[in-house]
Amino acid sequence: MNMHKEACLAEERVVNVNPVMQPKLREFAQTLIDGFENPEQLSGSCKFEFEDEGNTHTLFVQFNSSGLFLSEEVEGGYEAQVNMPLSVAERIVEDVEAVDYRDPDIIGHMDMTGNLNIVNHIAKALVKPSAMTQHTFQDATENYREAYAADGILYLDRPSEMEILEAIEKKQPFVIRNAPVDVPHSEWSLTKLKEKYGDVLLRVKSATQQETVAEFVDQLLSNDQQDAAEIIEGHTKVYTEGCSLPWQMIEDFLPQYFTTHDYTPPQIWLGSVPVNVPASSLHRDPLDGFLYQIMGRKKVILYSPDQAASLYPMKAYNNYQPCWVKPEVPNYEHFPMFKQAKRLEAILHPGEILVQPAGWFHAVYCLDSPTFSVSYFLNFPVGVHNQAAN
Ligand SMILES: O=C(O)CCC(=O)C(=O)O
Ligand SMILES: [Fe+2]
Repeated sequence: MNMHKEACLAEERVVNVNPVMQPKLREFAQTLIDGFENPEQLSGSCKFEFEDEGNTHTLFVQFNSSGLFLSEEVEGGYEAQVNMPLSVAERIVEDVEAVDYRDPDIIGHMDMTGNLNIVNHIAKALVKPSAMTQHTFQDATENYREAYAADGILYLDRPSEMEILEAIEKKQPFVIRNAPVDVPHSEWSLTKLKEKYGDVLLRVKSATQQETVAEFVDQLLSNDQQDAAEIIEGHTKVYTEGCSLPWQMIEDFLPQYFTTHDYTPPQIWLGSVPVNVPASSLHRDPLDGFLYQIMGRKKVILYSPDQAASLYPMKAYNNYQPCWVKPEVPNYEHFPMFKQAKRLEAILHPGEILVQPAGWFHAVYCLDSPTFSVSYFLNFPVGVHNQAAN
């Protein structure tokens, strides 16, 4: 029987396609099979090459409306290619519940060519949720429904930490105004960012590409806004897409709420994205999140966790859960329930902080260019914290 057909028919059989397949590669293939979904029935092909002390292992991946097909032999042409050391594939498999494809230790060892949308589509499957994250989302989706009935976003003026925690416990998103900060947001500009942090390494984009703050700012300054058609999430956006906020910058961009021990490593969202393209596409995070707006305005559309069934969340996810439906161009043929989804909207102005309790879905659009925000998540469950404090 044709090897491709076998791969499609039974999971056990694909990993036995070739008994000499490197064991870690088998796990990689199995992770892909477990997580792969293709609701819009896209087609594509990609050759993966894994270097292992002079040997090269190949995994050829094809998908179309009839399924996902894996083989160790390239059969026909392919539209994209990804090369990485086998040790990186091993890391992905071992750390599948937490791996972050923005991590320099991962992306910095990958070389990608060809149609990167195909690479993205495959990479979406190469993650798995931890039991804890699944539990958080299930709890958020099934409980607190009364709280989700609210039809507006609350504003809090210079709240105390305790008031913030109490507001999070109500499970509704809210916006903080006039938060105490060391450096007022109005003092920041692209020029000042470049002057103060120009030499700082901002992000790693692939095995061959990385950029400093100065290089990124120069690109922003010289760039007229990109054409929407040339934007590929994770690859070509002039947007930092939530890579880690470089440690050198941490002190200047965090409101004086909580301490660095109380939150996850901050992320940076700097760049310029046309308003009709999501800066960040629809997803939800498993921790209570703070998004501090520093330059430009953003539009955030929000859906309460009980709307999950209308938003088509992906089966495979780890640190955050993306959705298949695109609110800005919904495909009702494939995602009919999205018609019923009830949304809230917030326009976030410089100086404001949006706080979202865990499990709220959100998509973010830039209303101005450039925009600059910093985000972080509380690393303790808020209800428990309050009980302890009472
Ligand atoms: O600002 C963005 O583009 C995304 C921010 C986000 O998703 C978050 O803070 O959770
Ligand atoms: Fe988020």
